[in-house]
Amino acid sequence: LKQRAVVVWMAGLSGSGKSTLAKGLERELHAQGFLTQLLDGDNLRSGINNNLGFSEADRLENIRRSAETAKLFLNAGMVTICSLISPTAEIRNLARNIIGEADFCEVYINAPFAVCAERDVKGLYKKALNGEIKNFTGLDAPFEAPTQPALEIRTDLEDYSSSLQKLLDMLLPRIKP
Ligand code: GGZ
Repeated sequence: LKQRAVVVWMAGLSGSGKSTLAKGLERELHAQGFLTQLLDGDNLRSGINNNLGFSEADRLENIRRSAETAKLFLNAGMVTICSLISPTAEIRNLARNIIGEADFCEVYINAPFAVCAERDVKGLYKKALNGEIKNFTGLDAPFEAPTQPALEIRTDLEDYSSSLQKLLDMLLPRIKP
């Protein structure tokens, strides 16, 4: 085999930089000849998860389906990159248990709420702060920071290229045959 499969599970607030880093990581891994699959929460919510909202129960189901999907790609030998808020320890434990501890690599994409709200790439924070969106993560829905991630990236303190390099430094030894 030309690679060892793993699931890279990126957790973090909306606007913390998960999708950007996930796409960058996938591009770099492709360039190095690895086969990858990217599963992004926002995209999955327009397909297999399109009947789910942001209640605790729906988020749990969102993660369950996403992790089961990731496991299929893992078993097919792909380096599988998942970027979902995954806001609670319970939710991340569910994903870890579905995928299996040995193949689950948790990465915390950390930027403080205030920084994400300031970036507000999609205007969601403004709406949430105006009360137009309910159950918004970090505001009126919980976000429990991962306590023992394999890697933590502070996107408010590090630039994009050094964050990407940290991901590669952690991952390449795990996926090289
Ligand atoms: C959090 C929300 C919400 C609420 C819509 N709370 O940054 P985005 O916009 O593009 O991606 C976020 C996405 C979160 O979906 P996930 O599947 O990753 O969440 S979870 O793991 O908690 O199930 C955000 C957008 O949906 N969004 N409403 N209320 N994020």
